[in-house]
Amino acid sequence: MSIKIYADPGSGSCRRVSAVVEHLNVDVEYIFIDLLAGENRTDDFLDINPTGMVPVLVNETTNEKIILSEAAAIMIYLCEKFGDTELLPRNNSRMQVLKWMFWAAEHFRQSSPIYFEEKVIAPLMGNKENIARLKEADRQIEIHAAILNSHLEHRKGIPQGQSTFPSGWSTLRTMMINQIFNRLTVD
Ligand SMILES: N[C@@H](CCC(=O)N[C@@H](CS)C(=O)NCC(=O)O)C(=O)O
Repeated sequence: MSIKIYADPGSGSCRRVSAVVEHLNVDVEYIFIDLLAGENRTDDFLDINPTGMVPVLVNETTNEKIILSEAAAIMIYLCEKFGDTELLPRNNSRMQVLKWMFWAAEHFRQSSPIYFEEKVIAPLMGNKENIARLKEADRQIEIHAAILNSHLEHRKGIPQGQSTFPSGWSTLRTMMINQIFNRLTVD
């Protein structure tokens, strides 16, 4: 049985995982969980992730049975399983990569989805955007984007003009892999 990843392509957390899948050239089966339709709230889905969130990886083979939620844990699992040392090095840089993954989850990512929730989801649900929430998100993004910018300033990334936004399910690869992973790795 192949590795299954339960995901919604509209989710940034899922795209982080699919970027790694593509970079490692791993064969996975994506199972579409339509968040807007509430498919993440069914009993079957809550059985594999009681938090009711995507992504979730399920790998059941004769030698292994693992059900894993949390995008960062899934990304690390894939790198470990497929012997990657480029995205997740085995030298001192490894801890720096992990540090930025935790930092992103703990700080940067907390405020950025608020824009999506207030500007896209709220109108879809017939609700008004919450201005106070957006203002606080702005404030947080400014603080954390400044930290990220100063870290990235002198690091290699993709040459200007060469980044692309390929269409489709998995491919934010060029942008995400180069900008996030390569630039955050400390030599
Ligand atoms: N900490 C989780 C967050 C995942 C997450 O926020 N998933 C969102 C989509 S981006 C989700 O499934 N939301 C559904 C909900 O909140 O009901 C991770 O890193 O995987």
